Amino acid sequence: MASYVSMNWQSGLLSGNAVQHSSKALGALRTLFHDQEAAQKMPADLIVYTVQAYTPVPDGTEGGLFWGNTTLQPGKVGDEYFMTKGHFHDIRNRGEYYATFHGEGGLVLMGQNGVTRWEPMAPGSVHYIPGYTAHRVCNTGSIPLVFAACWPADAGHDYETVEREGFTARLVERNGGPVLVTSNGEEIG
Ligand code: PAN
Ligand code: ZN
Repeated sequence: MASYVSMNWQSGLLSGNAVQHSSKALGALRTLFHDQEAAQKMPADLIVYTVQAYTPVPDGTEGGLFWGNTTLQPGKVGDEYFMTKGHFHDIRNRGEYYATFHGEGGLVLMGQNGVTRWEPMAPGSVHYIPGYTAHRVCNTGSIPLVFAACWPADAGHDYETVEREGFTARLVERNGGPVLVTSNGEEIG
């Protein structure tokens, strides 16, 4: 019989022997942020997010599905919210679901045409990420943001394109709330 894991439907967190854990500290994420002066002043070992993953079939299995969650801490670098690295899937047409359990956030989506938009995340919100779309999550609140994800086992993660080219817009705090701004500071949503 295949292994299985348990999810707490209040918190969204997983438990069980088959759950894999990983974390990302600020030191590995610094270059993503616009305000490099502020980023350099912050501690390298500050944990920005942790990920739990349940991968019951080998990575790359066509037709397989993975399940996981991310806990993204509240915080900002300058006026830019703490965020995940963000990626396209290696197999570009692969989609994904995100669903929010706790906290408030923004799902930032960029198509291959470079158009960026965002969807607010709050407990209960379910987000369909279409293929060919880079995706990144920002914590826009003051408590940890927890969301679950389900993605194809053969999707793969292309982080390089986002590291090299970035998203065409960033989610920043203006007048106490999140606003999507382009690199020249123009508000687009
Ligand atoms: C998610 C992400 C997770 C962490 O499971 O991998 O939220 O974000 P980064 O991978 O961008 O660091 C997902 O989108 N999987 O495909
Ligand atoms: Zn993904």
